[in-house]
Amino acid sequence: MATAPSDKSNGPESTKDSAVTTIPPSIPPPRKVALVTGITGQDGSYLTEFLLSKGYDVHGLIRRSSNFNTARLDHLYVDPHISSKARMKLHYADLSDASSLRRWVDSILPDEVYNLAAQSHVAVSFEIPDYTADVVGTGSLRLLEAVRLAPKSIRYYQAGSSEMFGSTPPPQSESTPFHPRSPYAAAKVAAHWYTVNYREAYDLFACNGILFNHESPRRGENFVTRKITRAVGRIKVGLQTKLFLGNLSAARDWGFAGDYVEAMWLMLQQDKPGDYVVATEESHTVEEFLYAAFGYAGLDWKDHVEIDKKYFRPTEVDSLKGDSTKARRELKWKPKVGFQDLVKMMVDHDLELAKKEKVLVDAGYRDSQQQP
Ligand code: NDP
Ligand code: GDR
Repeated sequence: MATAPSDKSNGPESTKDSAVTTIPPSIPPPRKVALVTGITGQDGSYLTEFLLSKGYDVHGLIRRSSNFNTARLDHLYVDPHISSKARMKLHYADLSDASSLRRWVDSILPDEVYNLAAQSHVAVSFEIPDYTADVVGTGSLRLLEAVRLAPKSIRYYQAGSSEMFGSTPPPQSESTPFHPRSPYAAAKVAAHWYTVNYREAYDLFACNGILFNHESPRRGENFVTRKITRAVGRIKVGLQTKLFLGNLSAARDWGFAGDYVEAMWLMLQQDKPGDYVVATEESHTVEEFLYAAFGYAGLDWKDHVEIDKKYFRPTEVDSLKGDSTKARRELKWKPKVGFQDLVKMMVDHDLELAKKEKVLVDAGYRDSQQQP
């Protein structure tokens, strides 16, 4: 909840006799409060873990879905009916609904807002461009407006993306021109400039994190890295034989999501707001990821991968490699997990998952074709 203003009448200043030294009561400082959109996503779950470990109270905005969508947060959830110590609270809202954003910003009055919500799949954004523009672009504007109008100064983080660089060749830094190649990327460029504009026009402490691809065992299963590591696990235990993919020559700068959420937080702890590229500065093709993931499991990817044209995009981003000099210098941030360790972490996780799936299939509880 909102941090209480400090009550000076209880502090040392109110001591009538200045010669009398009093030991101030040990009142713990009020906990910082964060509001996170997209809390149910990959980054939302890692950021929430990180903020809770820093002593924050975390409020998350979740959208209504026909099934529970909080699986990535279940290990953090404490039922407020059972314990008054619940420090993560979830509320219904939607980036397409300005009134819900305004209501929660006004009632929670957080110290920091992290805007992670998005229709974040690049290929899907070609299928639902209008919706993507609304949630990713205009949704960010709605949230900025709610933050601007709140009766408290709130620090704002915008989840920007290396996709904004699009066809501009690497290495890409904060000064590299944007050339978006999808409705998703164009909407992220809009959100980027809304954030810059609110900083300049209203003196808002608003930061753009321009994050390059970051992955984890919690990555959505239709992004290429997780699609590959899920397939590796299932092929290894005999649940599938083939993996259908699109363009294998695209190159990405892949890091670990757990490392990247720390950079988001660091941006909001600086004296001045700014925009930062966050990247490993190492780039690999999809084919190299395949080689590493299948190879680690003792498999040859060429025996299993087939190309399906439907996974090609109308316009592709060929090559991304970040230059994160500014973040390393000013935020003192650097990634802890490298490419090979990331691949191993994801394959190890998905091998264990596939083994559990196999038990269910063998017991007749699940069809082997059925992806969970
Ligand atoms: P995910 O796709 O895993 O999570 C997206 C989150 O946004 C989910 O919580 C989703 O809810 C929520 N969401 C989607 N639509 C709406 C809506 N209309 N209203 C409210 N919430 C909504 O993404 P990541 O965690 O990977 O990424 C986090 C942010 O960072 C995104 O903005 C993404 O575009 C950006 N980004 C990600 C990078 C990456 O490599 N992961 C790199 C650069 C930027 P639900 O769970 O219900 O679907
Ligand atoms: P990206 O991630 O588009 O970079 O966006 P994704 O994993 O979807 O694609 C990476 C590259 O792999 C190629 N590819 C395939 N991609 C998918 N999803 N499925 C396939 O079968 C497949 N075959 C080949 C793609 O063409 C592409 O070149 C991610 C998202 O998290 C964004 O939200 C984020 O902004 C950017 O990273 C940085």
